[in-house]
Amino acid sequence: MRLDVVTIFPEYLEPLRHALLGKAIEQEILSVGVHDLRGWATDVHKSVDDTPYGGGPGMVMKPEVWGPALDDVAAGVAGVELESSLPHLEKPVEPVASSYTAGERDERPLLIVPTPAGKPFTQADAQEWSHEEHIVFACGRYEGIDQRVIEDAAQRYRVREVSIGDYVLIGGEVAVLVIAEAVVRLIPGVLGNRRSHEEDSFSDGLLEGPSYTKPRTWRGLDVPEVLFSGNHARVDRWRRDQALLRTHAVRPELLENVELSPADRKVLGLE
Ligand code: JE8
Repeated sequence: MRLDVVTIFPEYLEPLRHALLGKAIEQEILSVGVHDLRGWATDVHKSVDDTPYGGGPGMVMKPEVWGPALDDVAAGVAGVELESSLPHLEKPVEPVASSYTAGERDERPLLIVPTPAGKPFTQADAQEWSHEEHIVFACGRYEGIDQRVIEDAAQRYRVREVSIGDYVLIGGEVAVLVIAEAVVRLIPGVLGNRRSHEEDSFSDGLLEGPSYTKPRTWRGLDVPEVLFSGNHARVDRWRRDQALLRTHAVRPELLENVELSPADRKVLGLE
């Protein structure tokens, strides 16, 4: 998978090369390009923003800067400012995409635009996007990006405007880190010794229950007895019960989309 990020704060994306994503890059499963939007600014001051039409506070990011930036990154002609991708893995420069014909597989890269006004980003999105060949992230700042940029980008990209949650950030960079981590960990081969992602929170629709390790007693607190029973069925049932009870307490609305067995219903007191 190839990830490209366009931002006015390339250093903010430094964590992409660390930990999980760094491992994926070393394993040559992933290559990452981070691009400074100011590289496409044309005036001496390298301006990327201007006052909003219609008035109001703040500044809006300029279409004449974002347009060429997204054109170049889609075509793979943009230089890589962060040395985070391996040179031999760089996609060869392709001719500018011709128009998409129905019936063929859509080869346009995915353009993810984080915005508080976007559709909520979910685990289902992460799962789908983990099969993409090329994902480009556009990081807004200030009051966001001129909407015509998103409209126009649809000619070269499959565009998704998404939000990572109902709170207000100052720009899209942190959202990109969140989305990239959620997506990359699902690429086959990235997770070391994990059997599958089937036990993840959300994959069965429930929150995860508690985990314990040694020592058996710590500060007077005991690990639940059942975990030493050696009875796998009993342990699995107990873990399911813990997940059900926690979900009921913290996120009861999630239970609406979970199929409950008679044993599940009993532990929740619904019998
Ligand atoms: C952003 C963001 C996500 C989330 C994402 C991108 C670009 C119009 N508003 C812009 C006004 C207040 C400040 C905002 C700053 N901003 C925020 C997010 C996001 N994904 N879940 N919360 N915030 C931008 C500019």
